[in-house]
Amino acid sequence: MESNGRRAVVVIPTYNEAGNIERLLEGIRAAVDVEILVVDDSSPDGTADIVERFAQRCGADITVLRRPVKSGLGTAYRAGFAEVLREGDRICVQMDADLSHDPIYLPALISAVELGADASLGSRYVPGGRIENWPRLRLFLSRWGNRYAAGMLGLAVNDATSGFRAYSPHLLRRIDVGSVRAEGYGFQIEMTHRAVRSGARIVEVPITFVDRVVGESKLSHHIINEAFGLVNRLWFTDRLLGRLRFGRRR
Ligand SMILES: Nc1nc2c(ncn2[C@@H]2O[C@H](COP(=O)(O)OP(=O)(O)O)[C@@H](O)[C@H]2O)c(=O)[nH]1
Ligand SMILES: [Mg+2]
Repeated sequence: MESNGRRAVVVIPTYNEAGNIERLLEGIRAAVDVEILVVDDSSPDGTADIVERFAQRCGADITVLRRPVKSGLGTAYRAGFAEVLREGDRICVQMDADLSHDPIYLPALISAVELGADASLGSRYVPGGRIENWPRLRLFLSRWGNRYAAGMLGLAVNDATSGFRAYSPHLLRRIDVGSVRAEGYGFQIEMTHRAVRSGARIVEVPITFVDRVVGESKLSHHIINEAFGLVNRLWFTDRLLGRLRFGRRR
């Protein structure tokens, strides 16, 4: 991947998104002039090949980072961001490939960072934000999971698990994204936690989130447990660090 002066790179992790990826790439190209980096974990359905054929056909600035085995969302983002930052300072956008994240919001997310935010979150839980056709249980888990994480960790954002975001390169370097360990929703929460702790200015852009129609969600009990355990662990270390600092001051 070569830095070409474009203002932002959209990083998209994929695993078996053959039925969605072309429409997504078309949507992104129609919405904004960006470079695209797809991080694919050798999807058996040939997602990576579809992306490369699309890039050739359209002469688009799209790169595929192929990884040998399915290794999780968090590692995919870490690898993608590292690749982008190696080439210089550009805004890093993250979004899902399953058409839940509408590219029409990309200009607003990117502009927010260009105008001085350290991060912008595509948020379902601010006025103007919405979720379409999620089952009740999933709505409940997401809404209360967000409240729990924000309340426990003092995050002051409404959608800490959103996977549709833009980051300034300076923030990604400052929070040492390579050392984030969490995978699924935990990855988004840990990134938000580090950003807030580092004093980041975070903007929330209302989005309408649409549940995937094609393909399968990779959400599992394991991912939910991971996120829950992470929030509790971060809460504990926040308390511990707060105490140590307090102790030192006296
Ligand atoms: N590279 C890679 N991408 C993944 C992996 N797991 C999920 N994804 C992608 O991450 C995005 C979000 O996953 P999804 O299953 O839609 O999660 P959900 O939105 O929480 O149901 C999609 O673009 C997936 O294809 C993985 O292990 N590796
Ligand atoms: Mg999804």
